[in-house]
Parts: sequence; C-alpha cells; structure tokens
Amino acid sequence: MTAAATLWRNGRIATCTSVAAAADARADAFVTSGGRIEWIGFERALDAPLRARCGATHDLGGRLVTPGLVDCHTHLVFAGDRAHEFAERQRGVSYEDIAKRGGGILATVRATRAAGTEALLAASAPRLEALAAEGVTAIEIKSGYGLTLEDEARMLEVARALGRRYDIDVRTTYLAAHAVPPEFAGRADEYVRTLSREWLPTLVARRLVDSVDIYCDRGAFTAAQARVLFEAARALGLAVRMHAGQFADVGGVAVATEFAALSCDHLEELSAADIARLAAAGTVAVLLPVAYYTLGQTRAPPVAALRDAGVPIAVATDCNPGTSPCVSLLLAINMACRLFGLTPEEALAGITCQAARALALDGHGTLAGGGPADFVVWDVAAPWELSYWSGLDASRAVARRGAIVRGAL
Ligand code: DI6
Ligand code: FE
Repeated sequence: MTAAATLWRNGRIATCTSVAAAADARADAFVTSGGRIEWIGFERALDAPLRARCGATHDLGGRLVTPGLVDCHTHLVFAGDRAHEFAERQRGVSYEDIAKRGGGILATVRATRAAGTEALLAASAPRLEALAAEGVTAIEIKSGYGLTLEDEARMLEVARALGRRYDIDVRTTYLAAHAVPPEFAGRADEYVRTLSREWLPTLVARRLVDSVDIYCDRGAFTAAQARVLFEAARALGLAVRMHAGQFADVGGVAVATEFAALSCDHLEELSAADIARLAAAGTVAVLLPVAYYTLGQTRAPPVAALRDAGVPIAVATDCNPGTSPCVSLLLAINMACRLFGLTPEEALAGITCQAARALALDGHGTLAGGGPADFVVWDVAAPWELSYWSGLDASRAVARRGAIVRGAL
C-alpha cells in the first residue's frame, strides 16, 4: 500500500535548490507523504494516479512558500546578558578592551557556569522560540560558555533538549576553543591540548558533538592552535568549522580549508588567496552581518570576490550575548543585503540551501522531491520581500515533516 498523500496547491514556491531558485517561483504545488516531499512542480503536470492518492488538499492562497529556514551559526545557549557592555560600548569602550578586562565572553562563562541546567534551558528557550516562530526549522547551536568539560557538556545537552522540546533539528558544535578560561590563564596551548585530546573524545562518546569550531582571531586562538584541535577532530571523524577574520587575518582560513572545513564564519578580513582556498575546498562562507552592525565595523566581507570565485555564501544570526543579541534571521538577511551587498536571492539562499550545506544537513533548506517536508508559508508573495521588510511578522504557517506546527493557512 502506498502512503496517503497531501496536495499543497496554488503557492508561489521558491524551491531554493540553488541561488537562482531562490529568486522566484519554480513550482506552484507539491505533494507530501510520510513527512517528505514526494513530488513538486506545476500542478498541471501532476499525474492522475498521484493526484488520486492525495487524501487532503490545502490551498496556499498564492502565497510565497520557502523551505524551513536554517540558522547555521548561533550561540543561543547562555545565561545572563551583557547589556551593560553594550552601554559601555556606547560610551566608546571597544569590544576587545572589554574582553581584556575580563568582561566579554568570560563574563558569560561566569553566568553560564553559575546557572543550573534547568535555568540555562529556561533562559535559552525564548531565543529558540523566537527563531522558530519566524520559520527556522533547523539550527546550529554552539557550546563555548562553559569551558570546563562538564559545563561544555551541559550546554550541549541543553542544545539537544531544546531541539526535542521545540521539534527543531539542532546541530551541536563544540566551541570550547572560544576563550581561555581562568583555570588555564596564560596557558593557552595547554588549554587547547586539553580540550582537544581529553574533553572532545569524552563528549563525542556521549554523542553530544556534531562538529567542532574554534575562535581563530586576534585576541582569541591562533592558527597553530586550530591545527591541534582539527587534528583531534579528524581522528574522531568530525567535521570542522572556524570563526575567522572577524577582526584580523591570523592565517586561520588556510588551516580550516586544509581540513575541508564545512564553513568559515565572519570573514571581514579575508585575503584573495584565502578566497581561492575556500572555493577549492567547497567551504561555505557564513556571513554574520548583525555582529558587524552591533560592533560598528566598517570593512565588510569581500562579497563580490566571494561571489566571483563561486564560494557558497550563507547568512546566520550569530545569536550571542556580546556581539549579536539578535533572534531574527530575517533581520540578518536584511542587513546582509544592505550592509554587505547581497542580492535578495543570495540572502534567501543563504538562510536555506547554503546554510544547510554549512551544516551538512542534506535535503534541508530546499524543497525537492525526496527531501523533508519542512516549509514556511509567508504572508508575502515575492521572495525578495523577505529581505526587504524588517520587523514584519510575515511567517503565516510553518510545517514540519508535512504537518503545520505553527500558525495556520
Ligand atoms: N562569535 C563569537 O563567538 C564571538 N563573536 C562572534 O561573532 C564572541 C561572542 C561573545 O562576545 O560572547
Ligand atoms: Fe559566533
């Protein structure tokens, strides 16, 4: 017996199977069954036997339909906030100076360590809820505010628990190499060896880690330290990614691409040689315009050169308490267009197919036969409206595995 199927018709469907397919409607209907897309195209081409199997039909009312959105870079599990640092920065103190004085990432580490696991989950849940309400169905969440084995484990467990509670696909990233914790002050190399060779295998055995990241920048970790971590990740069969070039080019991208990194993220400071390396490795450039905006940076990533080299470009919120207190992926693409010069279709691809690629989430971020039936029905008609508006609550209904889980048609 073939499974009962559902027909979704009269939509303006941006399949997002490529940047070009994020530009306009490539279909007006699709059929879901068993949580997957069984068929997608123009309804006039739907054959009679499949139509006959469709027990239910939903009219999409001519609205835009996109894949479920994918936020491929977040630090949304943390306790406390850093609004006082925002106030300090408004008085002219720099982000890097605040960090040197023990604020910054280490301030959030203190708050996160002090919070019980339930409190950490309760603090983080509204952030995930906000993203989910906007249409996010898959998300990456990093550790990096625990910086002990057990506190990193707690962060990753909370990330997994959030995914179960809200029925969101969560990919966890181990980012113990985010800052040097007080226990290892002045011993960064020893810290990197410990987190790479002792903590990582333990957390992998506990099935808490999907990929590995390092903050490789001025004032953070070096390219040589990234190599130590990535060797350990490779030995465990784990994919790697890197925060690179936010403030300075310290040679990280050369190491990341040598290890076929899934993504390099930020990239405000990026050389032509490294653009060629990203292209050759197939590494996704993840742009984080909200952090750039929050810090008032002025040198945008070299988007035109990335585009010309054929580097896949994704956009993410970077949701974190220091540089990106933001829970809107649509605001991130608005900024990616206005501050970085992305086209609206690049921006939409950047939070769908390209973001899924950065997470190695095959089939996600696109609407294609065989893929998961995760999609968003929007109260707008054209794909470019998603990056045009800011603050418009345009997501009308969100479907997971072929069933509407938020809103209604
Ligand atoms: N991602 C990060 O990990 C850092 N900046 C960024 O864009 C720092 C986050 C923080 O200040 O807590
Ligand atoms: Fe980040």
